[in-house]
Amino acid sequence: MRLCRFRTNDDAVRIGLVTEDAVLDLTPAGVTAMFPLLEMEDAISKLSAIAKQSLPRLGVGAVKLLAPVERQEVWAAGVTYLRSKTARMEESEFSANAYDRVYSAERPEIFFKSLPEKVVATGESAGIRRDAKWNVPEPELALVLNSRGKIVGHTIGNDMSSRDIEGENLLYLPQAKTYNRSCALGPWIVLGTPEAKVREWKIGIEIKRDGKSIFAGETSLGQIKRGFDELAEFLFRCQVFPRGAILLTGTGVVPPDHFTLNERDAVRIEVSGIGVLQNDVSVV
Ligand code: DO4
Ligand code: MG
Repeated sequence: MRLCRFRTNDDAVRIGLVTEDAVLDLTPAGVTAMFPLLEMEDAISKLSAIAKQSLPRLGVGAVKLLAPVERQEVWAAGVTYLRSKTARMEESEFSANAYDRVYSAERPEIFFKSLPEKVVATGESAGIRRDAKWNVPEPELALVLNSRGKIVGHTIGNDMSSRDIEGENLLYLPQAKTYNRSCALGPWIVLGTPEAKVREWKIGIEIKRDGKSIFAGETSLGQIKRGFDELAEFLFRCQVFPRGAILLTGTGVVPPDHFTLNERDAVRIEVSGIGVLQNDVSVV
């Protein structure tokens, strides 16, 4: 079951259910926010009952999808795939030991990524820093957690990163990771898929420049080294998230070291069980 946020022509924010060919506007059923649904134990059966009602149907292409995040902080885990560890050890002699250790340490790397109001949606531009020379997208599965730390859904994330800033000194990580338009989420949340099933999904990325493909790669979400509940437990340890949280789970597809994004590149991330997150790139 796919839950989205969208904006109507008269600028109202609505919650919708995405079907094969339409978005069902849930407003007449009294659903005006995602939060109460994400908090429910039985959101899927409630939504299945609502979907049987007669609801306004809009074409998926006709609505402006918003990022599927309301008031949740967005956090991110790192070095959760072997590919990420290797790429980062190559990126920086200075930090190689830290990446090597965190990959197999009991405690995962988790960092703050974005306030919800700064997240960009599919179709909006994602940012690269004007003071960085080596910028990359990071295609990631995002866990949608309710206020009790339970994984209630999944969406797609792009953890835009400045590798030269991160590689210069690990203490610069917040600047490499958190700046205007550095986090994209979307296109919607897929509710209620068990981890074993999600691990069968593929995550792929394609980057186009002037309409031509310049990088493509794919991996299986089964390659994530840590359990999803393990990541969620560390995030919620000693910290409360009364509005829930979004947790990106790390990247397993890394472009070659000579690659950097340019303004106007088009980044397309697809997760087989979710859909497509598409963002053009702009300098911030
Ligand atoms: O430590 C650097 C960040 C790691 C990261 O963002 C990732 O592995 O996806
Ligand atoms: Mg990342």
